[in-house]
Amino acid sequence: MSRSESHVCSKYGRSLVKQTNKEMLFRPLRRLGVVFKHVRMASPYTTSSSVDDEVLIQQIDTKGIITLNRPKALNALNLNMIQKIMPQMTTWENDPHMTMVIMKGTGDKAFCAGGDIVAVTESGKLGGQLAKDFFKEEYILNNKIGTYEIPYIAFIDGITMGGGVGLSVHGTYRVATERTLFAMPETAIGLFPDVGGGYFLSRLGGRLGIYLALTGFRLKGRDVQKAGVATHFVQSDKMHALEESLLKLHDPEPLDVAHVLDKFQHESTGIPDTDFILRDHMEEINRLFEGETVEEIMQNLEKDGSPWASKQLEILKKMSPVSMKITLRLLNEGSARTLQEDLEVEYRLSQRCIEDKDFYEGVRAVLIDKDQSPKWDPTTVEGVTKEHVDWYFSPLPPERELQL
Ligand code: QUE
Repeated sequence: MSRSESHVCSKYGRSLVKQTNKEMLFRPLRRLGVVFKHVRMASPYTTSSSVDDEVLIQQIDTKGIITLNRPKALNALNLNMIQKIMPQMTTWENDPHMTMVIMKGTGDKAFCAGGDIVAVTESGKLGGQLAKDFFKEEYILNNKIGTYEIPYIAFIDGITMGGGVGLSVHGTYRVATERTLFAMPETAIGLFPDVGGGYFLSRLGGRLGIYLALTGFRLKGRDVQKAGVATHFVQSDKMHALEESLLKLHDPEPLDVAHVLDKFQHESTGIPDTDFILRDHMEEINRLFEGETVEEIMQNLEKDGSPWASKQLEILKKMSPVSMKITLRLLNEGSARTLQEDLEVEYRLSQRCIEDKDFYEGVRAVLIDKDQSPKWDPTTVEGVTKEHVDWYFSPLPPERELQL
């Protein structure tokens, strides 16, 4: 990127929120102001991107903004995007002037619906490099976010699943809106809740993380904060103003960032506050999802026999038995691991998923053919041997391991 390039593709010009007539009238003026602002700021601190880039990178004085820009693919993360984000994050972290980084997505549907898993399985089938590199580089980025030295704020306004969770949950702040839809649904595609799922899910209250991981249950809106996934809740029609307030801060300290987020949360009274959706089931979740094995959990649900427990059992019966077993072990062990240790284990699991069968079958059934009828192998949890699970967790050849 040339130092003299200035960018005029500004987030102000293309508002994501519906604008009033009055706002529309002032739009050209505002846009012109933004153009001048950026021309003025054409400096080593200004980065340019073109509107059709899959990731937009902007710098506005001491603040970095990363925008996932594949709205038609629900901003799903691919290797190109990771390879654009990672070096920029490192450059900003090493720049002592930088005060924050904001991560967001374009469109009103999704923050990031996951990884570009179809491309990964297509590569994996042919023994390709992408399946090896994608997970490795994704997890390295997750760790970068988890250890970032300046405030990192993810605007998780919309669908936030799998890979999108990895781009947000390890950062300093995650701002949910009423449009946020959070899930770790990987047991449905023969994968496992990766991107640090073993770390953060095992740290949610009681057995909530195990429940979310095994069933893929979707949390919406304020519940994403109540579960401990988001740090803040701001109504979506205030997100643009929140961003402007953060960008207006002059040389902010981390606490100034927190104050702005707290203020916007406090003012988000337009969306009613209700009880946590799982409140009435937390006692059952903690009791029935307790267990060293998936068999125990399924027996607990069967014995309980309540309508809710029976429904959960039906959901688990649809998931990949191998995925459920490696997921439960990952989370049970994950509470004693650092994020780095967890990601290193997850990388082994990701590579074994590529060598095994269920991941391909799950992606075929859910994302390619969309028949929603995966044929798992083995078909039941009883059929998954301890040796099979141990193989997933066993070390890779030393030169292939993820080292953080
Ligand atoms: C379960 C999953 C994923 C999923 C759907 C599931 C997943 C994932 C995607 C996804 C969504 C939109 C895209 C894309 C991938 O969907 O992990 O490329 O454009 O990445 O039920 O685990």
